[in-house]
Amino acid sequence: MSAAGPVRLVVAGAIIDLENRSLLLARRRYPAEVAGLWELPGGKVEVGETPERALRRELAEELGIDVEVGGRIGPEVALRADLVLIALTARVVSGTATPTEHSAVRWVDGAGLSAMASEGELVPADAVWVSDLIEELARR
Ligand code: 523
Repeated sequence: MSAAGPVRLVVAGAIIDLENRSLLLARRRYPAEVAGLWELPGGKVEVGETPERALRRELAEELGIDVEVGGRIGPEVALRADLVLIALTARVVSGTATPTEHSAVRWVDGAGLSAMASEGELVPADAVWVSDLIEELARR
């Protein structure tokens, strides 16, 4: 892909349960480099789709949850020359997160997230957002 080629967006959901001050993480099955590591669930934005709509579609497909999408959180992360990752906050409106494509899901609080980051248990791109996520979890 040339430097001037189209850039595709990947959107990840910072799904926060404000009552329990916790964040939803999902464990990747593939590819090998990140298999077993935890991510903010999401996926690629399709042509003609907004990031918000893409996130709602991916989370319904992958986890069976309906979410309300909020604003951007953290910096964008360049995954490759032609792929950029962003995070949007979200909250579950209905459903219980049940993995279909991931091997597991878990809710973590700020301390839990921090510990997982220290242990290298997050996918590298998402680790960039840890301080922003901890701040968001502590917000009142
Ligand atoms: N990431 C990533 N962090 C993160 C997500 C949702 C995705 O680093 N929180 C990366 C992993 C892949 C790329 O973004 O390199 C695409 O994510 P993926 O595979 O979850 O998106 P899909 O399912 O839309 O893409 P395909 O598997 O290619 O269909």
